[in-house]
Amino acid sequence: MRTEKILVTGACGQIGTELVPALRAKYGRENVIASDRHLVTEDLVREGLYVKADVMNPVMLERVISHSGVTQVYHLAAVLSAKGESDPRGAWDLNMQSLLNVLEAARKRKNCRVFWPSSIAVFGPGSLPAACTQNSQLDPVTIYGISKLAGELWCRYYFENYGLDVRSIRYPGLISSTAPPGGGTTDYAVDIFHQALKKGHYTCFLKENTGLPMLYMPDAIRGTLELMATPREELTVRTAYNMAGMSFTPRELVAAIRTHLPELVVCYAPDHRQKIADSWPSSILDLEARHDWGWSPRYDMQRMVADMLQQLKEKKENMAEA
Ligand code: AKB
Repeated sequence: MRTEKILVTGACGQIGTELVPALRAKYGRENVIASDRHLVTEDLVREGLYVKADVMNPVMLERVISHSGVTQVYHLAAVLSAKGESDPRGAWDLNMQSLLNVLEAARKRKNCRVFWPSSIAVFGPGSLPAACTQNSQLDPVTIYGISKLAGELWCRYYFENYGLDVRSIRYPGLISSTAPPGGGTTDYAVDIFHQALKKGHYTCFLKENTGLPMLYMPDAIRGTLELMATPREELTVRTAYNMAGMSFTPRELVAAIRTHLPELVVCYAPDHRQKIADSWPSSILDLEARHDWGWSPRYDMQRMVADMLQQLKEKKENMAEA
């Protein structure tokens, strides 16, 4: 069995903050290089290799990949849906160019496997109203969704034309107790926990009946590692797999949190993100992921809520003791 050498781009972001420790636990600290264009968070430096690198610089990227003998790249750097709408050209340039740089560097390296996250944002008004399947119409209306759809097709192109083993998942909204989200439409489902514990009230930027697919980060990380460990010939989807966890509305989430924090007060002030949420499906179906690589979520909404509150309370207590 070959020793894997792994590069994670966008390592300081929401997924990277949890994926890097999971990869280090699985493959060894000396075999996982975290990288980001930002100054690093201390944990990423203290706990392993870190390279400050900009994925928009193809020369630098190729150098890191070839000098370190990288065999797997997790390319996570991206601008999310709501932030992307404030600068569509900038979001398109970053999301597309960085992916093309990674695909090209991995193609040249040979035998290098790539993971790249897609999103439920590839769906749109034409895909609705039913729960979206793997093959529902793709009809994104945000620049983020458009870049994810184009990215999925680029991934399949590199697989079919160059044999590059690129794998991808259409993540739902990700809920994490470790990292704050940045610039997404599903961010309310994370913010609400922090505000509930800190202030006891929350103003939600989506309407109370807006249903969206969501996934708890421990499930997302486990599923991603499982997909990447699946033998190549067992995968039938070379764009990106639907991956479902749970689906809920803000009202349902509030009710679940109130079973632990009955005093929580929530009001609703929908903003520009409502339009984006309205264009996305309220749930997705993931038969292909379940069939091809045995995907199955472990967290439903109730379990996720209980775990989130416990994790955040523990963090608060540890900080108070430090
Ligand atoms: C966002 O809200 O932009 C992301 C996503 C669903 O891809 N969380």
